[in-house]
Amino acid sequence: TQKERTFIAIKPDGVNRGLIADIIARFEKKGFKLVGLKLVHPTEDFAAEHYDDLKARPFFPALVKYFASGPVVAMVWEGKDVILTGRKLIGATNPADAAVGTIRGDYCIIMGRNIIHGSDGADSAKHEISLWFKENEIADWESAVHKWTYE
Ligand code: YYY
Ligand code: MG
Repeated sequence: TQKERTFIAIKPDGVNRGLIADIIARFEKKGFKLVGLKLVHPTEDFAAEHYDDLKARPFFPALVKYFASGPVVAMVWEGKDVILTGRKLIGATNPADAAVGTIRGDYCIIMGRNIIHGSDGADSAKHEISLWFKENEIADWESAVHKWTYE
């Protein structure tokens, strides 16, 4: 379906390093459609909720502090296979393993400052979108160039 949605967040390091426009441009130029966008400074409690599935991992406390250390650009992107393709645009979790040409491969060095989050599957996408966005904060709009992106 061309209506698949994923949750993407530019983490505080990406925001501080001035990478917002470049990251958004990559998703835009690919052809995906932005349907939700806001700048939020998450509390540590909210960060812990976002990363709840990782709470048993040793890096969890540092991850939560980092994620709550400044504003985050929270987004919902829509398009065919956007969850999986979004992960490909982002690149591997460890920037050292991320291919050149991916966001993490091009702009960061270590796992603890890997600048961007993307949902990893249909269930997490649905869960994360509803955690971060109210229904009326998502715009269900038809792009004027839709027919030039899809056949
Ligand atoms: O989905 P993704 O962000 O690529 O990785 P996750 O396995 O969901 O981990 C979330 C987040 O945690 C990751 O982006 C960096 C951090 N992290 C870490 O600091 N050390 C690890 N060994 C694994 C993950
Ligand atoms: Mg993940």
